[in-house]
Amino acid sequence: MTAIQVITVPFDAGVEGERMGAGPDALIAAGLLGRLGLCHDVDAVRVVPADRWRAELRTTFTLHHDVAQHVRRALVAERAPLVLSGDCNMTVAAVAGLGTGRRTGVIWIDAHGDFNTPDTDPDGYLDGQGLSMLTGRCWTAHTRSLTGFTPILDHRVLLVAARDLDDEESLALDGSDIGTLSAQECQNPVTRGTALARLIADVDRVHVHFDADALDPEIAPANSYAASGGLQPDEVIALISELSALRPVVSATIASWDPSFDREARLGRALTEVIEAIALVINHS
Ligand SMILES: [Mn+2]
Repeated sequence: MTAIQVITVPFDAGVEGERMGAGPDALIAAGLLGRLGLCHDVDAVRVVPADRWRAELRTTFTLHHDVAQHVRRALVAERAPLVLSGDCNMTVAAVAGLGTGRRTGVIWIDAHGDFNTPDTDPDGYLDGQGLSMLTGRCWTAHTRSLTGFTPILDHRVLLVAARDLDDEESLALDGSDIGTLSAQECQNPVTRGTALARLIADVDRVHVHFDADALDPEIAPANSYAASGGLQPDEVIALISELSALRPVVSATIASWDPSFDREARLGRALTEVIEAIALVINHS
């Protein structure tokens, strides 16, 4: 029986409980902890910054420090950290919490690249910059201050199912050493296997990043940024299970589900299936 530490971070761009910030609490309200509790020893903590003043950058960066600390505590308690977040960039905090003792790889499953920087993003949307931050391309004064964080090397990242990228973002991705696997390629065992082999070649352990909008919006849109195409839950589950046979999956972030786009909770149920599958392979060691 795996011991799991669920860490909920109910924020979207510094705002608590709105849009995708409503996702973590909605997953819990729909019974996620009970379902995980059938197979695992589950503990849960809900992270809110001590400072009541809210501002996108300040609040988000404060949450990074807090979440990294919760991840470290989970590992000391021999619990595998499972972060449920409104924002994708909370993966920066999860990876900081893992620390630098071993080589960490990240599989980033997302409809978007999250690969803008402040200098390529005309809309000023911090959460479109999470993968750039993770790989050391922006907000480095903040990430240097984040205990345990070191940028993830490009070749230790695999971006899966990304299909809605800005022009400059796309150019930056082409110029990087980040591996990519489209939703279509993910259905092909050969291309899937090649991409996973490249990801794990130089890593000891893997963090799974899953943005709900990686799923096909025909199930139901995950959020206001949903893009057509995408993965079915069983494809995600097969991918993660294959990955876990190659390297230990030590932690995960599940992000960006806005329940208001999903009135019948169809996407929420699909997401719960994915989370249950991740919990089954996750391993704190
Ligand atoms: Mn994302």
